[in-house]
Amino acid sequence: MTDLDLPTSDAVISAEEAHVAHNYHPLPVVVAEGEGSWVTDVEGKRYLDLLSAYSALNFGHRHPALVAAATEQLGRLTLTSRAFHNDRLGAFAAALAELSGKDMVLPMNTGAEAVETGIKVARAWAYRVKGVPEGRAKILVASGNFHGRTTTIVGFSDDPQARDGFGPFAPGFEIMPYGDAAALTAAIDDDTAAVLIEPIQGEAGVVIPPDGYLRAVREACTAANVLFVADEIQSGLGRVGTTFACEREGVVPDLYLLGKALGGGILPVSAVVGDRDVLGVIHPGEHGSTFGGNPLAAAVGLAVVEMLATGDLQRRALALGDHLRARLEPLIGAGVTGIRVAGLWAGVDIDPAKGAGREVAERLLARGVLVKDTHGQTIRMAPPLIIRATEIDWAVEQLRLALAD
Ligand code: IF1
Repeated sequence: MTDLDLPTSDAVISAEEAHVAHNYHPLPVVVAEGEGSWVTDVEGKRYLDLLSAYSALNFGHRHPALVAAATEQLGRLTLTSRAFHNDRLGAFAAALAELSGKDMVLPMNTGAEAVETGIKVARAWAYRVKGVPEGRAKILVASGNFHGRTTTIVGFSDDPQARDGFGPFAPGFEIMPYGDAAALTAAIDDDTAAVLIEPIQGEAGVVIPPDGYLRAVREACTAANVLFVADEIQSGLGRVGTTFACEREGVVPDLYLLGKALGGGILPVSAVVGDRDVLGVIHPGEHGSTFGGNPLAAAVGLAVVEMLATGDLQRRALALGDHLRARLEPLIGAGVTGIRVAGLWAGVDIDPAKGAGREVAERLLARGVLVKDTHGQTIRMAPPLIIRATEIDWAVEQLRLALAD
């Protein structure tokens, strides 16, 4: 094809619309290349990526150390299934357990699979360790939760858009108000197996619970012999300026659910991480996955853990998060009605007088910044943790201008 034949965004979009199910409403941009915090569309226009694939790109696009780990493993072995051992999984699991301060890792692929695995582990633990009568295990979840898209998971969502039309749903889940420790304590009973929450809620719009809530969850679970299961699939692995968001309150859950950035933005890698006295309840043949723990995923996952082991990236995210907050604060009252910032993760509520979140996202797109709106008036900012302070300054200036448009 000559340059004149190169596909334009419109041509690519119409081909996609003809053959791809319409389960998303993407912004009108066709990304063709990515490097660091920037992507380039099919027409050569560059954009600063402030979504990071919903925090799966914490290390930016094609981080050299991660691409090197993947490339090296691609030249050796990619998949065996767990019917056999492979020479990468043990090292990955040991390093991830060390990073998490836990004993064991159950490797899966997507975040939803880690959540489903966490639910099965919590139920099995309730029956085999706690002594809850078979079939009676209950799991407490939070209002405003988002844990994935399987029918079990959407069954305990309180977002009609996520659940309507997909029933019937699995029983054994109870929704409690997020951030309300008294409601949590009141909801726990002898059949409660676990509390499953996001330490900071992502899809809800970066909703940070009141200080002390996570400590109260930890104390209530310990007192009642209930597992505290933290979904750190989006909030974990450096996003909020610590390895895990639970660390912000000095809290250690019984199970970490991890995903997204664990795969370095290269391939799906997820895991349930806990101690032997919990994860040990799963016996051979009781749970599994064709790709879970594959050598390519383990090689990339190990490189990700090694990048987080020093804590440098977490400290950088904390400092740059303060910078981001300082840059966003002056917009409050000037088109922004509120901001919530935790590390390099921000929910920015747009004044309806300036338009809906989607409209502002489209104006930012025209200015070379990629963000995603959520729940109408909020836009989410989750840059790669390798972003520069000057790029943050430029991005917030584009937001100020987009709001003035
Ligand atoms: C979509 C956002 C939504 C998650 C938490 C588990 C999962 C996710 C805390 C499941 C996934 C993704 C899914 C994607 C959009 C995005 C998302 F919050 F990140 F913005 F939807 F709420 N726990 N979140 O955030 O992980 O199975 O996707 O690997 O479904 O539209 P997954």
